[in-house]
Amino acid sequence: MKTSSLIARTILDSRGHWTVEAALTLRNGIRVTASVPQGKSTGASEAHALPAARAVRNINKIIAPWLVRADFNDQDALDAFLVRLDGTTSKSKLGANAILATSIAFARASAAAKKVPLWRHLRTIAKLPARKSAFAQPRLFINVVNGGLHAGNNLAFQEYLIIPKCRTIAESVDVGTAVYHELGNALVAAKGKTAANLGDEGGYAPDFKDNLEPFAMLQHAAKKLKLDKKVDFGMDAAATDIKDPALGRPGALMKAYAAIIKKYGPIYLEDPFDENDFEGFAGLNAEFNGEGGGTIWIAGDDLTTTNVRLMERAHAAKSVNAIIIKPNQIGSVSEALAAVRLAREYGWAVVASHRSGETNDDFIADFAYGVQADGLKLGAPARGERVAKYNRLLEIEEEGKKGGR
Ligand code: 2PG
Ligand code: MG
Repeated sequence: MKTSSLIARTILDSRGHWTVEAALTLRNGIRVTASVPQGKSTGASEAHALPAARAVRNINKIIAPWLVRADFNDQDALDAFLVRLDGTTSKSKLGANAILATSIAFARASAAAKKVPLWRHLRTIAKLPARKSAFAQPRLFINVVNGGLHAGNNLAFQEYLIIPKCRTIAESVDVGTAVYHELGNALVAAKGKTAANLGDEGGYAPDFKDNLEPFAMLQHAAKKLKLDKKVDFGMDAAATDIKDPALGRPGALMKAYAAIIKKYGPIYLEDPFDENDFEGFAGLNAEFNGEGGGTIWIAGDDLTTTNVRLMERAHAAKSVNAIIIKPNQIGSVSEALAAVRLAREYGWAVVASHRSGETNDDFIADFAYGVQADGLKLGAPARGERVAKYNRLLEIEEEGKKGGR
């Protein structure tokens, strides 16, 4: 793994904001690129991304000369070096975006040098116990209705997810797209043609009667297609960013979730309370996953930010039984893998996730497959930066068949 050059530049993300792309060339001629996504409903404890131009400068002026001079033979060594070079706990000196772009490019180059698909390389370096019996492929968590900070509508909750229950990625994509399109038709019929306009993650984003109506319409769409046995529902409340004063009253959120769970039986609920409310999460987790065992995944995202220290706290408080893993929350591939290892140790379900501001980089698909995640959270199957992840998953499924999983 001799690097001949690492050159970064600014590129646009899906909201038209600048982000970082890095191109890494090995001396044997292999060239790869990597770019980093950006969140909007970000957790306060996320690693610190610098303005893209500064992160690019840090890659070109500080990181690149080191990478060319030193030979890093594995991901852990490179990432540990970058963390030390940065020297802050939040990666605020070099920028989490500068470090992650370098880290992903290095992982991609390592896989190319070994002539294996990226997911297979990640599976080797993840050092996770094998999950052959349970794992076929990550389930798709498809965000088909956008609200909260991701849309200009009246929904307090950020994401309404459909989660196909299928044996293959290809079938999951078929089922997911069918329900998504049917929901679009139903929205246009019920609310007029602008109702199928899209929010930040490609989901529909009209005003609704209330925060439950999207589930009612999804249930109806799935039933109409006779796919109701093939989809589960989920939600990312992104509760830290809820502005609705009615939901700010004590007990109001808990009451809303109890109603949703009773009526629509979602299997997944992400960030149901404020990112500092470990106890609130724990109350919900005890209520619905108490003595009788787990029936619903209560997942931390802004609560845990892919950070092992916060995960330890959530574990001690019994706040969650599932976790969102976003490499850019922590800022390097190795640390994201360490978070997955800890989640597995705790027995939590692992859901890898894209961000609301995406690029066409499809790393997260390889990551989810590589770590044998229980799920991968994606936007709706619309718009290039969302569709890139679906298409890579479909390709990975083919690669898996050829070489065995
Ligand atoms: C989330 C994400 C991704 P953002 O809250 O889970 O869907 O949103 O990237 O804006 O934090
Ligand atoms: Mg979230």
